[in-house]
Amino acid sequence: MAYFKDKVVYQIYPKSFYDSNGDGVGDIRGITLKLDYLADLGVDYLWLTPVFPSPQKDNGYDVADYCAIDPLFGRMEDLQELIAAAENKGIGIMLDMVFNHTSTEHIWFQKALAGDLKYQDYYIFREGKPDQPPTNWQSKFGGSAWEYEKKLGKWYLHLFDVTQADLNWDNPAVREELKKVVRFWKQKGVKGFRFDVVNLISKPAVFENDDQGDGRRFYTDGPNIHEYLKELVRDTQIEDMVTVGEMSSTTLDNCIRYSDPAEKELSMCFNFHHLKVDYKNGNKWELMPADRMALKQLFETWQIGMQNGNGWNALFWCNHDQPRIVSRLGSEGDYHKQSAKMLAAMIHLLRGTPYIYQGEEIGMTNPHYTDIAQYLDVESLNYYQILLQEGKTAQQALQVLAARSRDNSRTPMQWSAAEFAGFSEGGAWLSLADNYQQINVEAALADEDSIYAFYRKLIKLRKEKQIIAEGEIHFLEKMNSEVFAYQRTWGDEELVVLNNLTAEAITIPAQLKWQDYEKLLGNYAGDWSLTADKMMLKPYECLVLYQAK
Ligand code: TEU
Repeated sequence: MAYFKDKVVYQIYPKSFYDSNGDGVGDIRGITLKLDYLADLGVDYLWLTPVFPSPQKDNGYDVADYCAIDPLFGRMEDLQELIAAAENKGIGIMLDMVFNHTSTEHIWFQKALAGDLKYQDYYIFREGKPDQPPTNWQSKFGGSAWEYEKKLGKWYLHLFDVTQADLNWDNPAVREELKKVVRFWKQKGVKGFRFDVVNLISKPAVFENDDQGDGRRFYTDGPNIHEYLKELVRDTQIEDMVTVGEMSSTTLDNCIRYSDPAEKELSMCFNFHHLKVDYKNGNKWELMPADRMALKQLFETWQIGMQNGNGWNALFWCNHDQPRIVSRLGSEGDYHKQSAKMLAAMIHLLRGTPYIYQGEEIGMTNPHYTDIAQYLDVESLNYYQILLQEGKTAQQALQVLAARSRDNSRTPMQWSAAEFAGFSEGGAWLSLADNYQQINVEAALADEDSIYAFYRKLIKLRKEKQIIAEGEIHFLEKMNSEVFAYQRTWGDEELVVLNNLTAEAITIPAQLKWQDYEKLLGNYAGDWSLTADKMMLKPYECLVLYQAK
């Protein structure tokens, strides 16, 4: 079995995890101080979002130096100490490689701006007139994807913020520079890598207007992407490390190729289709209730497709770009605990490697901000203005941000009910969620029925029952939008996973043989029963049954 199949990755947003020096910003030493907590949870890898020198316009995804540590987060010695201390606890550190673009403050871009043609070819510059961008492509953060540099009489491409200039991967010198970066961190003892929007790095030979959309169809899963990934992995010899690609707007066929071991590209990949089922008209900034049937069908398509294609999914609900899942698909009220546990079980027992985003394991919710001044995320601030320009009132625009802003997941980790939630002694760079006195690690550790305790059991189960990592998957109740049910089979073992996706009690068909199965896990006390060939699931109930013949 590929060694990462029974592993669990914990994603840390260092800026909001734990502040060891009281400056209101989380840091690397803060992570080291919390290693016992993470080891007790049982995770195997820690993925750190970028801690490299950055102007922080996109919270570190605007990298100004790939091989150093931003003083905001500490020193290189602190990272070395974390890598060693984590290794002593059997935990590997994964770093985030932002290779689609650099900050415009990176020395390479500064040299390009100064007229150095060698470095201009590190990026995507095009000659042009100041009022005619090369294409009508749009940035994912709003506005044109092109910026005009008057001094040069040229435009440069930025698929994200204007301060994030896209690199030219067709230039072999760029590919060699980035291989050096991977080798540098591998030599430091890093055990894996997450590659940021890596499926956007290969641009088309000819840039043309997109009369159907924002241009993404031309550069997503681009013409040389598989060749470039194979070359990067081969020339840095990281095929035996844990590598995960963030694949923006990707396809199943490409993700099979990205993660099939025979292709020697990556270990696994993230896709985001399941996190767009509440996007009205496919637009993140238009709200609608989640389409549960679409959610089920997407999970089934990707699970069965990757199983048949020998690909491997990274399984996740939350990350630093997504709202908190318990606020989005679960309940913040009466069924907060049950729904958080159900959502966890729903994905942790699928085929793939699960990722837990900091705070998810204690049921952290969106922060319920009420004032635009509380928001700091560049994407959210851009779209707040766009929503106002589209005619929304400030109140309506704030309502959209409260549901969709990336700041929802970036609020300081809630360690205790103390001031600043025990995240810091000195303050917090981003406003805390309003419920940290109720939802925090201290309270969770004191409650044997906590969401945290449930995540620990899920992780422990993954290690004990190889069927979870290896078993085939078959979906049940496919046409019933209220329940997400599947079976895992492996040799003479069978696992049945039943999840009530709703806040109401439901009755579903049951297989009589299940009454002899062992209840491995559930989010309600007491036993379960089936009457004839039916069974009842309580609101947000999850039930995990097991049988070894
Ligand atoms: O995210 C890329 C990405 O797909 C999301 O940012 C998404 O496009 C955006 O939220 C619009 O819905 C990666 C990082 O995870 C993100 O934090 C960075 O801002 C982005 O790339 C640029 O590096």
